[in-house]
Amino acid sequence: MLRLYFFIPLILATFSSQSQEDKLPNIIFITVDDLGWADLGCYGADLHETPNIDALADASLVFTNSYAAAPVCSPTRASMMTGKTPAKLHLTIWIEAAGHERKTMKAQPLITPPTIENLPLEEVTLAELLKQKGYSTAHIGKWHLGDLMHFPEAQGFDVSYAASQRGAPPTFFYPYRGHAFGEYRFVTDMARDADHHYFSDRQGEYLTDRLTDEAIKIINDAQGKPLFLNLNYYSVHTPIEAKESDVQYFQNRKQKSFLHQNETYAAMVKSIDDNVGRLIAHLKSTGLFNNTLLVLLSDNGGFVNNYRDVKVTDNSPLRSGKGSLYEGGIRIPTIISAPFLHPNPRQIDIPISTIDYVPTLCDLLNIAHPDGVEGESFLTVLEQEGYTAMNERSLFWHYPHYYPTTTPVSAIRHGEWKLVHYLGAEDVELYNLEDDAREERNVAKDFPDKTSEMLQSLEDWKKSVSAQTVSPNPNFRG
Ligand SMILES: [Ca+2]
Repeated sequence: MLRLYFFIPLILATFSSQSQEDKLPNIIFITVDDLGWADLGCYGADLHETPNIDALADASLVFTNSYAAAPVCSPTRASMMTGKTPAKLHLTIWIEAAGHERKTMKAQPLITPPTIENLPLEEVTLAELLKQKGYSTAHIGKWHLGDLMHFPEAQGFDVSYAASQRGAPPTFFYPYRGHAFGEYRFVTDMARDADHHYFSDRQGEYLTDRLTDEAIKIINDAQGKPLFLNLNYYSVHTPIEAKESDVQYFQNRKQKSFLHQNETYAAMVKSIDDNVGRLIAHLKSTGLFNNTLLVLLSDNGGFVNNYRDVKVTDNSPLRSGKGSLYEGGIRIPTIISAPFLHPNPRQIDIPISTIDYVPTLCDLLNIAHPDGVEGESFLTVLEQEGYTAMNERSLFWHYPHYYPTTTPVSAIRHGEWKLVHYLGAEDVELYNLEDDAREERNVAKDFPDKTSEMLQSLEDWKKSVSAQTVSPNPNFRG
């Protein structure tokens, strides 16, 4: 009898661990390039229409204080893959500018630091971590973390499709080739169609549709094995190009009172929404949706500058946009669906950052955190309501570069307070985001203790990560 007593629990334990293994959730990241704070219906868009994403949001966790770790593409993507800040990685500007910026910016008062041009292979990526648990790993679309020797295949992805060294395609229409930014550009893998046939005539095909075709194929190919799919749409980054019938629709819909006025951009957002809808429908029809952790997010704030003399988007009620460390440059829409963790939809106001995904997924899957991770796990936020301990930490940004919306700048957020420090300037700016979400009233002089405490905290952090910084330009003629 005694033997039997010990025997039964052993069998049960083995069975239980086996069935846990079988149930590992699929993990799908959908990164919409440059998607702005107010670009989705569920985040306050007026001209744009996003019924599929709005329906996803209605059934998901919707984050109202989610941040990109940088105000531009590559650094944020590096932070998602590694859990480290761009400042620590010394990858603070987009890849194309890393080697060139110092030469082209001689007319600026500050000399900007050199940054690395490739995410080092030694960095442990999310894909490499998930492979430890037996995941199939697939990357589709914009990569923007280095040259061919640093493509997704070299960073833990079994499969990569349509990756690119560059941040933007020359065009969103087939065959996705042509001159842009003074060079000949193309999106890789585009000679084949979704069924892997060569030379088919796909005239008029739109890149966002094509990437979704490939994503569905990869989901089907996984055959029930746990899948990590990193789906990075090139849209809604420039070039601002969309399907003509959709552009016409938004042209007719536009009203003078609307915040958003760019009908072509609205049509690009519609294509994203159509395709997210298609992907979700596929996950639901194949029975995978309830066991999938799906994250839909952006990599930086919306682009508020002009494309071909027309303003692209507006992040109101937040200030500024891509490139800036004001909220419009770094606060991003983020929707997380994880029905197996917490079935009830809700809004989450706790600040999270793109550095948090690596530790969160490590905790979800019982993987040890890699060395040097700076983000924090918000797994408990996904599982429980009312969890607030994460309000105690500070979030930091460091962008020692120029952009049409900014000069070199660092920032810190702690609770309701946000401090912005333009490098080289004596004064700093302090905002209370609770009273002043648009960062219009600098209260640094009213709260000198808070200001110096936060500035010190920012400086200490920069020192701790060996952040690169600017120096005065002796040749500058103001
Ligand atoms: Ca971007």
